Amino acid sequence: MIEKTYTIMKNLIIAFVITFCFMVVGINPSQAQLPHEGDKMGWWKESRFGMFIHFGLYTVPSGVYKGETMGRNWYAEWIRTQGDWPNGIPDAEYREFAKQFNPEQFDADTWISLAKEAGMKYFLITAKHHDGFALWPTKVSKYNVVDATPFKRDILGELASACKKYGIKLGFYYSHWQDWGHEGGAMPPWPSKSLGTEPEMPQPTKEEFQKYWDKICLPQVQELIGNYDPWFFWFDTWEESEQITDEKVDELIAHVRKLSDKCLINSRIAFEYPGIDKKVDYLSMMDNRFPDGYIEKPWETSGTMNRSWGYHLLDFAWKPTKELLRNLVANASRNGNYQLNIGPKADGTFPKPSIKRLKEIGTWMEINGEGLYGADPNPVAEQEWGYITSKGTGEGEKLYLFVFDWPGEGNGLLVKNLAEVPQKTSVLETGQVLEVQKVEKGVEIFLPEFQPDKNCTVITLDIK
Ligand code: FHN
Repeated sequence: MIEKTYTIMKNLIIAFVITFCFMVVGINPSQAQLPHEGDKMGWWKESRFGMFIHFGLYTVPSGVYKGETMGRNWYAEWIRTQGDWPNGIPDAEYREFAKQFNPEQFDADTWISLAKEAGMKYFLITAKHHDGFALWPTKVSKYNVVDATPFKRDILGELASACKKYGIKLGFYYSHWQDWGHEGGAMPPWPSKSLGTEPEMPQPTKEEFQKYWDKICLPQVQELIGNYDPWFFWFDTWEESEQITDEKVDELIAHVRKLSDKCLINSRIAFEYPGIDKKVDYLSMMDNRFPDGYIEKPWETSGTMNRSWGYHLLDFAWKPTKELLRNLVANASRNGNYQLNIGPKADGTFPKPSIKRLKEIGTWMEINGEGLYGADPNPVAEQEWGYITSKGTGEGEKLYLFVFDWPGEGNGLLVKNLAEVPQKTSVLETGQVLEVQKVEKGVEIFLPEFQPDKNCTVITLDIK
């Protein structure tokens, strides 16, 4: 009887506390479990890991045209304006690739399920890259997948449905500045003698660019929002640009904000614009750039698995899975996300080395992802052997140590600057409990004799 009364009382108290939270703070219990949920950036910050896709007409030649490999750099999506041919490939010849664009094995479900399996929470694709070709049936230009190719399918539409099915957030890369396929779009800005693109590529006049802006750029952004309701945009300016003035940046930001409450905007909408971080939602680093410390504003690095973004037939420089994991974990420990790129092949399938890496990452994420999703950055100090993230537990804090460099001699791992001795220290994958001791410089953990994961072993520390 006493026990029953006690249980009823306990339940009443719990119910009262939950109702009180709901009334006073205005949150519901499921939101309360997700520390960042609620603000517009919540899902993005919790995700930590997304997929980036470069797919378009450049996928047809895949870095090689008329038997010659494109030159200067490895960016296969640049073949139109770079190559061992003067000024790249002439526009009329490049447009011919549309007739060969027929990725018959493209299957949105396969792409998105691979992203999901890898532990990615969002998906970003080149709706329109610099070449100006659109992967959806845009009404403002015939230069698109439905009107200009034998494939005739709305790739973005199919991906949007698959994303919904798998609970993956969809976003678009949109090249607002460079557009080599529409009159008035900007061309590569560099003086080109040294780079072999003589004569310099003609730039549009202010009026021509304005026309492109009004007739192509703004309407296409509107279409993308209206058709597919994206969660975020990834705009791309990577050098000082005479066309993308501060006014244009402000206009495009206002355009997106007016059309969507939820759609996030990245900082590469501008190149040098003091205070841009206050106007956009998240910062984008330059390609494959990984900062070596904490950045407060939400940020991300977009990175390649090899050298090229678009699929390149001769790019065999595949990075090891361990390096990709290190990039992901390092960013998360410093408050950043990682957007890992795939360049699908002309038939619409992912290259085998990409699939292999996605699956390896996925297996690791299934066991260790809890230390990344929704985790806070490293609260201690940077460490030589790897990275740290943390999560509040209500009673205290849980630290996740991502050990990439297993100590060579002995099995002691020093966690520099850690003041408290953890109540419990264990290996996340195996549950093995580890001994610790307080030392002058922090806390020493006695690691297992055999390294449980050759890529990265995660150790958890429960701290009161
Ligand atoms: O020129 C593009 C490049 O092709 C690629 O899309 C990358 C992705 O970050 N952005 C530009 C260069 O920074």
